[in-house]
Amino acid sequence: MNDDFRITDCSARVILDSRGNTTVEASVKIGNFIGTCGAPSGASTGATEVIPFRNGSPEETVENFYARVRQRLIGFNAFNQSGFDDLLREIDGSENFADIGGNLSTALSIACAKAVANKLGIPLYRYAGGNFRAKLPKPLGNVLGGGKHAINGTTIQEFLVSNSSESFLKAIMVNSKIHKRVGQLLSEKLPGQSIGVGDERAWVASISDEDAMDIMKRACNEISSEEKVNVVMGSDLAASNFFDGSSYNYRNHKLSRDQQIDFVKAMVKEKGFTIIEDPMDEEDFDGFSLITSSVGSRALIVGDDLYTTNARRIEKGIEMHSTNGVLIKVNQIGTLTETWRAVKAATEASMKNVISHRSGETTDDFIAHLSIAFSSSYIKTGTIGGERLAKLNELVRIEEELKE
Ligand code: 2PG
Ligand code: MG
Repeated sequence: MNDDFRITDCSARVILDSRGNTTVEASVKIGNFIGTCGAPSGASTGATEVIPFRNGSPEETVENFYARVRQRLIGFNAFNQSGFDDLLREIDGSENFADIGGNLSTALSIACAKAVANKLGIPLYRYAGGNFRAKLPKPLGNVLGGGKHAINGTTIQEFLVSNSSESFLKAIMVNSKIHKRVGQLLSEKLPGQSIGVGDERAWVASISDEDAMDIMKRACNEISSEEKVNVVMGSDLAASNFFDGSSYNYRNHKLSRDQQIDFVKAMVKEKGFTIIEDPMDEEDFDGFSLITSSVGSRALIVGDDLYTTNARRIEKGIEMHSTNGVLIKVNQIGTLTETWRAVKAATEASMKNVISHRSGETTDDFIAHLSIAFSSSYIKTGTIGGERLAKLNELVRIEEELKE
């Protein structure tokens, strides 16, 4: 078996992401079978994420791959995914992939799994899933926002929607209808003004967070009754981005820590949001706990920058009852194995996981497959745009395949 899965070659290159920035793609070959993966990039990154590129440069990352990494991988048994990922850590030698680049390690790690799946003749979701229980996630789509993903939008980074339609296809259609409706409501509110979109194709307009919530509510109610499906609203506040160490700075006002906690509780209790991501600064495990203990029975409180897909940080969150949900992004931690460990730690503590895209995406669809492998409750992406639909449409195909 081992000989059959020996890596015969691997390569890396610079490609463009959806923002037009450079990122890294890698390929792993096992004889005639190949796996390729393009790594995405974040804009509102967590402070404890791995370093994406060597010295901040995708070009230098690729040069270094050919100088120092490639030869060490050739000959390795690709079927040993955790061994492969350990080897990436060993070659890197730092704590945070600063040397070889976390986006290179991510691309290599996923490319390795894809090459093995190809050789086995099975889809990635089945190979990465192991103990396989096929369950489709619900699409969680970004429809309106700002933060670091746009200029002059809302302070809150993302207003999200999901719904419980009978099929994944119907669910993404409903999300995109809500996106359209939100666009119409914005132009009614701001006549004569053009409305833009952010990095993830969520609408961007010069409005307050409160107005954004009202528009969300209206659009969701309308499409929910039109389509006869239950629609839920979510939000990624990405609160670290507007916390200055003492207050949370919104467009026109500031909130103290206590006021921020009350504001978030009111988003759940009064505004009806049932999925809340990163409501507090990324080091405030305790602030998260206060929110979860108060509204966690009716809302999914999700840690993204709080955990950065790091099993150790998730364990701290479990101990402190900080959240009941975790966001999962492979390139926050840098390998498939460590991502899997993060999911395992969360799942064992009955935390739900939400697999997520990054704001700067490639057309790679690996998160669609991992959402099945990890039994994710949601897959967070945009609602439209080629690089977002690459994931969503792949899940439409998987849904069809699972029915057969
Ligand atoms: C987030 C992500 C994706 P970024 O904060 O959840 O929406 O943003 O990729 O910029 O970190
Ligand atoms: Mg986030």
